[in-house]
Amino acid sequence: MRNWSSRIVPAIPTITAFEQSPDRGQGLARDMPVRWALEEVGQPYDVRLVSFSAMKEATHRALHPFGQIPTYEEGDLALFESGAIVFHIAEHHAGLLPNDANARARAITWMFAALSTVEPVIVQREVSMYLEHDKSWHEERLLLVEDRIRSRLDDLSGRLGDGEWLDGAFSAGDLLMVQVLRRLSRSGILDDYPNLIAYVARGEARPAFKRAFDAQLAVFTGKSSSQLE
Ligand code: GTB
Repeated sequence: MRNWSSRIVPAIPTITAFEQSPDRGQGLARDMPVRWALEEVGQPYDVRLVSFSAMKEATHRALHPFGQIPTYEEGDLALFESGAIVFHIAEHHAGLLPNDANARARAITWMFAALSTVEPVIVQREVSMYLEHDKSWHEERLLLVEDRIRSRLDDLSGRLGDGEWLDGAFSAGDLLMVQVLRRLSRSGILDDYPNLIAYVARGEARPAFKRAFDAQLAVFTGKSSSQLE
């Protein structure tokens, strides 16, 4: 029989998030999918807020070679890359990946699709909007980038059809895809895709999403989740 002192107490993971986020807590920074995944599986976590200057210092770079957020520390393990962190959480807890091997592989495929096929074109639009708006070719480039986004959304919308989630039950693939599509919320581009709007709304309606959203918003409003409507 083990005595009390030899019991293994699971480490509470610590993630990093922006001390000051450009979106003022609208859940667009990449600590959001990590928080959401942790909430989905019921894993408590701590958050360490970092400033833009602290992110570039050696202490943070030891955790994140590119000097960014989010990072994830759990006992001896330190991870960076939101997709890898969500995958780690999904691998170690029930609820975000199916048990059936093939269904699990398909859900992981959707995780990659979200981050490597859909998100890059959306990020290109943000680069165009925020970093290239003063260039003579800005308008032309923006149209091209938005065409590329629509091409991805046409295909995604066609595949989702009237399904609730991308492949059976909600998975880490949906979590990442919804989070990626949320980056278009204010663009108006999703308006042409009612099924994708409904898909994002279903993701945002999940209690775990709401808890994660409220927790990161509270960083900026100073209110605890229980004080938020
Ligand atoms: N591929 C990495 C991952 O998925 O973890 C990308 C990480 C990343 O881009 N981190 C950003 C960062 O640390 C924050 S999330 N940037 C600081 C730097 O590079 O110096 C990107 C982000 C930030 C803010 C908004 N927003 O306010 O709308 C949206 C997305």
